[in-house]
Amino acid sequence: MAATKDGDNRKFGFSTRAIHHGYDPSSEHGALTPPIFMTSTYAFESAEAGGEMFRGERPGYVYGRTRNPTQALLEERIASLEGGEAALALATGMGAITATMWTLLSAGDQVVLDHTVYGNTFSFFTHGLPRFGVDVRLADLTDPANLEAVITDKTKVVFFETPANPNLRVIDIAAIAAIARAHGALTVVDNTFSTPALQRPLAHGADLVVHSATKFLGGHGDLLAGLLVGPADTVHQVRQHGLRYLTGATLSPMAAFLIMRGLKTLEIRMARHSESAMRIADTLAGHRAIASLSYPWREDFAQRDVARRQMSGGGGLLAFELKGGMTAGLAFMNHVDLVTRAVSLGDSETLVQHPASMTHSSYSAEERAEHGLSDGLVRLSVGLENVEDLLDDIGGALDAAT
Ligand code: 4LM
Repeated sequence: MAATKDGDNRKFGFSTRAIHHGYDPSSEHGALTPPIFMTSTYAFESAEAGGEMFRGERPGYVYGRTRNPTQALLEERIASLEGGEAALALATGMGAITATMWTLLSAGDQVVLDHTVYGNTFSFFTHGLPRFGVDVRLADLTDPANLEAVITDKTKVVFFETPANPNLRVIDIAAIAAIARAHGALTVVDNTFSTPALQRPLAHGADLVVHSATKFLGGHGDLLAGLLVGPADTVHQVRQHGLRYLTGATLSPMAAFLIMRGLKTLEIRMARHSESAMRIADTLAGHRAIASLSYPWREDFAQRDVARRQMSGGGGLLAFELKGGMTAGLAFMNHVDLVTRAVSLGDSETLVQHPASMTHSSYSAEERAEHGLSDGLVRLSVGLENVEDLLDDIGGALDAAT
């Protein structure tokens, strides 16, 4: 299949675009795999040409902190997969979130943040931004009425994850985006848990999507990266301000290449993650030691209807609590063998972690209690191993821990 550089590749399906979009081998000596441009700077044809490029009057590459051809291909591909106009690659997910917010916000602005997000995202919004005069309000956005109660005409951004880290709460993107728009605020969705293979927030009315590409997009636990997708003018602003001098959080060309390698299998990986997670969720839910379990594709999931409306699969994450609470949860973690005790998610390897003492330890004990983050919660990122092997390991650990 000939994938043209500038053709309308969106007529192709998701995996076809994930593999081909934006690259024509004939432009690179016929190389099937796009080259990695390991360069920090670029030669100017003349002194005048360099000046014109700096002034934005002539296209081309100037310096590697803001643009690189390997990143540019990744950016084109992720924009296509999310259904956005443009994208920006950054060094980490936190780099993507912070570069975007430093660009969009000024002292005196307000932000509404859903109350359960990744621990360092929570720290950035609740400890970082307020030091610079931004007023951050927390709300449980699973009920859109809670947004109505806190949003004002000073609100510039409404930010949330769906499904949310660590307890998989699902938020109605269309309902929240409609309220935000009516108040002139931008809706920014962290789509790390679903990826565009299962959910495309822009199609539901969100303005911007951010990712930790460290997770499912890279997919192999061998890199850190972040991405932003949205309208070309906003993405340009974040490149020119948030990336260039507010954070300098540039992604290496090597990592950009590895993410593109990961993207080729994203759709089939997400299907396998979802299928295995559903099997494990169903098995765990029936186990005598389990007190509660959260997986968006199960019938008993609280926001099941919203999940089915905006997602096309449940994804690889599930969270549960044992009847024995935190002691039993930690014992479970110490009895797994095939499953690896580690933070992060979205890798081929199944990972288990304890949010209260790990990814969400940046919430204080009081904040965790206030925001419904139970100390007994265990989070599982279901990998790509054979599910029978995972079920054996998890079942054995449950029996040993209870
Ligand atoms: C974790 N998460 O949960 P970088 N957005 C979401 C995330 O889960 C994360 C980030 C952004 C975990 C890391 C240890 C929904 C991270 C931040 O780690 O900066 O690429 O992404 O286990």
